[in-house]
Amino acid sequence: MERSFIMIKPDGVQRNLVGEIIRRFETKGFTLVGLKLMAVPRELAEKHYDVHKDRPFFSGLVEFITSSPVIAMVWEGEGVVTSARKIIGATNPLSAELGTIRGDYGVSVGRNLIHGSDAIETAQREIKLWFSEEELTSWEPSIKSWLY
Ligand code: 3AN
Repeated sequence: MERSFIMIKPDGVQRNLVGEIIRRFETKGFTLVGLKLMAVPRELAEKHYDVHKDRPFFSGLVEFITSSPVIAMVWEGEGVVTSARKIIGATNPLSAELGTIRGDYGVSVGRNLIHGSDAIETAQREIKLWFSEEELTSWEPSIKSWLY
């Protein structure tokens, strides 16, 4: 089953958007298979944003991601990588459509609240980087027995 790595960045956590962001993925129908609140070691931040290492915003980005805790998550479901990008919205929140997370809550490209893997291969790399196998649990709903 397809999986995506989703991270609520320090600004999303500090603005109390954790519940709202998780709600959007839950109500879309995806399954949460891993979640942790964590302080991000510098080395991990640098590895995660390795593709941007020559960009002018790289050091500021690493500084920001390591500045206070993030929520690291893995979501599972059909087409989750592409769908998550739609739920999240464009990189620059001012260009992001209303109805997306960044469009509804963001203003600045350097504080765009959330990260989502941009392709299936990237997701696999990022999930390996952020989670151990034991931290991820695939599960099936037993809804029938819990509906009254
Ligand atoms: P996305 O997160 O939408 O995939 P990327 O991969 O182009 O966007 O950029 C990764 C992260 O780098 C963004 N989420 C944003 O935090 C930061 N970033 C991108 N462009 C800029 C910029 N021009 N100035 C500051 N930060 C940026």
